[in-house]
Amino acid sequence: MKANLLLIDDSEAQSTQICNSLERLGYRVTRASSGVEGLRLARTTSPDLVLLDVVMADIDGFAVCRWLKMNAETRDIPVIMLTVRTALADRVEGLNIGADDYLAKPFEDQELEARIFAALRVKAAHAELRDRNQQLESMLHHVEALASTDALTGLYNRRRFADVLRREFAVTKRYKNTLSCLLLDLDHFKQINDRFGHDAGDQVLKEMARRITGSLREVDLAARYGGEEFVVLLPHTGKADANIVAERLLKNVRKQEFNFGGEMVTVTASIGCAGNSDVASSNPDDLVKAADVALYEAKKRGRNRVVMYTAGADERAIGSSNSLPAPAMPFPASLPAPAGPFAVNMPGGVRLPPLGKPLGKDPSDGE
Ligand code: GH3
Ligand code: MG
Ligand code: MG
Repeated sequence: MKANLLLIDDSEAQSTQICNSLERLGYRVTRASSGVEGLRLARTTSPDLVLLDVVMADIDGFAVCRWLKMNAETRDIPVIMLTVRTALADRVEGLNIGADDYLAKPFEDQELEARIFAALRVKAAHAELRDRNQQLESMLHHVEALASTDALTGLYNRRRFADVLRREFAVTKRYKNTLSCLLLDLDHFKQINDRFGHDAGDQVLKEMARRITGSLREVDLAARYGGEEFVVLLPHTGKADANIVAERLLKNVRKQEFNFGGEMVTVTASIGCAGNSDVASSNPDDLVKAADVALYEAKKRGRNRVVMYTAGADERAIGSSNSLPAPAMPFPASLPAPAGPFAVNMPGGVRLPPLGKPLGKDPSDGE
């Protein structure tokens, strides 16, 4: 199928003659008998190419061409100017205002066809280039998203977190706002892998990521910090409020048991919390370090709790906002589970040790 052309020419006789030539060549032609009608039809019929007479009674072809090239809807339609005016200055003006080619009347069908073909070829090349650019751009977005996302949980990864932390920390300093950071580490997670397999462990991580994001506001940022460790940044949040968020997070993380092929297990977490008031330096990493000190303390004090960072916490014991007595071990499930258990798909052939058997020793418990 040949292209759709719009022929704008106010001379009935010439227009009919050119139209006949074009139709002989197999093109479909829409005709406009004035500049104004041409502009309207260019917008409404989206032709593949415009053939434009220069000398017209209402608006001349140069002005029509300028309008076509200024309008985003019609900008990419190639324009071939047709005129008896063949002075060099006219040809130059036509090309300067954006016409793609110039054809002096009278012309042979062969030349008309060659010029139309050349203009359409350039248009197709432009369109292809634009498509390629769009493809490249979307690939770039995709790669950027991949580079900042954790593949397993879909949360931001540590690299992306570092960028956001740097920015939020600077903004907080500049506007004297508050900013808090939570570092959350699943308790005895290695035992889940050991007992139920790595895939089951992965499913727990995914579900935990979901529970964490489900406990936060839109402005908060959760990221997978590494392994079974998650980090949460709470902008405009002082430590007292961060403590409340952390307790809610902990409650949500452990509230629903996991059903590993019939065995119910509650997975708990330890959370360390620090605020920008804890950090004297201008190094954003120190905020995470402070949260890490508090997390270490939470582990030391028996896990399954929130500990707030306090100055000097790395040298002496720090107070904990422990919300529940920590079970000696998280297995078997010892906490109430209000929601139904979260079923974990178990690969066939996993052999569970007999119930009641200790699941492993934790070195940091000092037992
Ligand atoms: P603690 O309470 O002291 O934090 O004990 P833990 O067992 O949770 O911590 P530990 O550092 O001893 O073990 C972490 C485990 O997390 C070991 C590692 O194999 C596992 N892990 C890290 N990344 C992944 C992952 O992507 N998938 C799975 N399934 N396991 C992971
Ligand atoms: Mg852990
Ligand atoms: Mg860990």
